[in-house]
Amino acid sequence: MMNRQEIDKLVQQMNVDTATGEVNPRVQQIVVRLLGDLFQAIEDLDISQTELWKGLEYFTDAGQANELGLLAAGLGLEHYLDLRADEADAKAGITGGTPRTIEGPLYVAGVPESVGFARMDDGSESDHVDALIIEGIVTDTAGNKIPNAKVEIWHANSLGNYSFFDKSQSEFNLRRSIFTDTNGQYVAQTTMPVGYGCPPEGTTQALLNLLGRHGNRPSHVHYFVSAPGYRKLTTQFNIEGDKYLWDDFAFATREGLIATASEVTAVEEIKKYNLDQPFKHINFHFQLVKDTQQVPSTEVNRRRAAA
Ligand code: MBD
Ligand code: FE
Repeated sequence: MMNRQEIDKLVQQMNVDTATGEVNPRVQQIVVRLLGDLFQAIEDLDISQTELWKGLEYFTDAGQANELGLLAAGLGLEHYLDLRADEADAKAGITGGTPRTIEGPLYVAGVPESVGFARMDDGSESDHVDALIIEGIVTDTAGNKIPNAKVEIWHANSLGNYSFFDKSQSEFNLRRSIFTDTNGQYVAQTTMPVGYGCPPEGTTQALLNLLGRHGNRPSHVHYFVSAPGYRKLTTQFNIEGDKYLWDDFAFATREGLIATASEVTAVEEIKKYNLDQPFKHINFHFQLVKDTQQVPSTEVNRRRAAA
């Protein structure tokens, strides 16, 4: 058995003392720490060579399947980063604003933009899925309306699938960017989403199975909300009544992020939205926090799909 001192010395000899070129100190610091922690875990748990290679092969497979983002969500890594960001905000005295929650792996950049209103669905599910009107106001934490805020919205179809990743859907289906109007309002006409489930034969679900866990999310709608002078908000609402509301495999459901879809049957309401049948309605407002130097930016750089 090696103790931590011996482990750290070995890692140092192999990956620090061997440097002959320019070093990225941050990368070096992280690699040294993670390797030391890994060697320590191998010692503590007596991880076998076969187990170690199984682990590396798992990452190979997950990467080839483009499921590492899904894995980060499913293992709670992404939610943990939210909790850390909340903590940093609290320490800096930042309060108020709509709670953040995870982005998830299914955002696509470069979708159609409009002002005030967008129809998000392509009509292909209209014969068997309820229409959904989502509307809300974007304000600052004092309640002042923010016109021209960018509200990026994306969600699943009635099978829990997202366009772009699901090539059977039309381009940009259920994805739009809506800029708030002069009243700070956005209105989206779309269809009721159904909760996502991990691909049953995929790498993420394979690991979840070994942990005895399911890979389901409740019905939800994702948002980026941004405006000049304000911190970018990454969030979602999760829809009341879904059996996975508080049993989300990605831990994204939070107090303050639960939306109620009400059934609207009044003829004048149906007419008002130019619909022809009863529909579901969700009000979801956003409060943005002013930009500040006190804490790291809420803009996260990660590889994202772009249409
Ligand atoms: C999703 O739709 C999602 O939001 C997350 C976090 C993970 C997988 C699919
Ligand atoms: Fe999602």
